[in-house]
Formats: sequence, structure tokens, C-alpha cells
Amino acid sequence: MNALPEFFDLSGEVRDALARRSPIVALESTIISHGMPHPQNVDTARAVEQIVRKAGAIPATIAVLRGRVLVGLDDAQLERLANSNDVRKLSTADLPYAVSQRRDGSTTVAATMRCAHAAGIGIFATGGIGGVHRGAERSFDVSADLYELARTPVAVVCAGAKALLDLPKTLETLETLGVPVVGYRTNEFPAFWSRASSLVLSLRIDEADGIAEFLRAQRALGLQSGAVIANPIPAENEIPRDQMNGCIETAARAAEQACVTGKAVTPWLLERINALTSGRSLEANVALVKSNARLAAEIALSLAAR
Ligand code: PSU
Ligand code: MN
Repeated sequence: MNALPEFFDLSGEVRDALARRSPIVALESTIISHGMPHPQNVDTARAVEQIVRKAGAIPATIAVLRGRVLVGLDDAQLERLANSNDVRKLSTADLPYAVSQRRDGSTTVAATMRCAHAAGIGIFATGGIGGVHRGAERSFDVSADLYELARTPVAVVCAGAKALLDLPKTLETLETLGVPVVGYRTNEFPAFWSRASSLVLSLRIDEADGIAEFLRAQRALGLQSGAVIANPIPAENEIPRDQMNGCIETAARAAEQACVTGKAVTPWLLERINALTSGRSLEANVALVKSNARLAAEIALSLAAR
């Protein structure tokens, strides 16, 4: 195990699992503090940890509390993150501020990848990655998640990118940055709440073992990039794309009118879309995160068995 970076605190079980090289799945915390309302956020966070455990892996939810980077949260820490309105949304660039100012913050996909890698964890489950926003040709709003995927060797199991984004531009950018996007049992880039996007993926692997082999090859080749493991939402939980599109467009127009910018955009849109779908989008979001956690644990188990 590598030397633990300063400012990091690992939970006991994460420390043990690292020492024994047993399977671990990293989990992000922005989805808890900024991605879902209370109490669904904390309920989902707990349920997801439970799924990872049941599958035989150790969950490592990552967040910053009072300036410490925590890898593996206890229940009180989870609750604090889910309940406080003084939790910042931290991307990688925000980590030094939160640490040095001893703040509370939740980590986005980008920051979670970076912290997971520093702790020695290579598999991470979330809902959907950030990406290129609609209208990015005017706003230049492109998530730092994409750049982190280009430079940090952590595999992110997700239901694609949130469909409130511009998915074709997001995929193009991933390609430019040299980030492989592997479809799990799909030929299409999943659209978060919906299974299909009509965007064809060139890489497809249908078994967790195959994905573990792929990740081993990526490391052995000395590639420093991450990977997107794209797992479509389970069919029984999906909201078809034609039903989602109207809501997404309405929410995007409202965000522009309200002049929402920067870090606030994604949480604002998620909340608005949840209202416009009478809660269905949140239900779907919870289901897809659980499904991603299950697959991530399977991949982690397969990697650990090698
Ligand atoms: N996936 C979800 N809900 C979320 C997010 C992802 O299902 O709330 C968060 C992730 O933390 C992701 C972030 O990294 O939104 C992207 O924010 P931005 O577009 O500001 O980079
Ligand atoms: Mn942004």
C-alpha cells in the first residue's frame, strides 16, 4: 500500500481491505449533498453501501469533513453530509481550499476519482458523469469530470453522462481526451434515465470479468487515463428518452432564463427535472446508482481475484 497522503483519513475497514488487497468500491458524495433531496439522498447512500457489501466488497464513500479527506464514512458523517447546507460541491480544483480552510465538502466525480486514486482505489460507482452542457458553444460549460477522466486511472461505472447534457459533444470530448467508453451489455451510450441515446459505442464488454481484464490491460499498457464503464439503467426503471426530452428542454430553458451558471447548473437542473417528472427522475436516478454499485462491486471482486 502506498503512503497515505497528508490530510487523508481512511476508515478502518477501508484500511484493512487495502492491506489485504480485497475489493473496494469508491462512491462519490456530491450526489448525496447536491444531487438528491433529503431524505432520499441519505437513504440511497446507505442502500448503495449495503449493495456493495452484499456483493462482497467494501464501500468507500469519499468526502471532506473539517478539512480531512475521508475515505469511508460512518453513519454520522453520512448524515452530516446529507443534512447540512454548508457543504460545498468540490471538484478537483477545490480540494486544496476545502482542506486548508477546514471546510466540509462533497466530492464530484472528478474529485472522487482523484482522492480514490490517491488512496489506492481503482473502481468507482456513481450515477452519471458530468460532461459538455447544452449550449456549451456559448457558455463553455464543460465539466472537469472529463479532464479528470483523461489523467487519473480510475474506472467510473455510471449510466453514461446525465442526459441533461449534450451527449454527442460529451462523447466526442471523451474521445479527444483518450478516455475509453465501454458499453456494458450495450452498443449505445446510455442516456442516464433512459437506456438508449442512438449514440453508438465502439467498445462493448458483456461480463464483469471481461471489464476487469480490460482494466488490467489498460494499466499494463501504462495508460494513465481513467475509463467510463457505461451501464444502462435497468429496463424496468427507465424513463424513455422521448418522455424525458421535453422535461430536459423545459428545465434547460428555465436555467438559462434564471441565469444559473457554474457549479449550480447541474444540481439546479436535476431538481427542476425531478419536479417536472413528479419525482420519477429521482426514482430512476436511485435505481441506476444501485445498479452501477452492483456492477462496480462485481468488477472489483474480479480484479481482486486475479
Ligand atoms: N450524477 C448524479 N447526480 C449528481 C452528479 C452525478 O446522478 O449530482 C454530480 C457528480 O458529482 C458530477 C457532478 O461530478 O454532478 C457534475 O457537476 P458539474 O457539471 O458542475 O461538473
Ligand atoms: Mn460546469
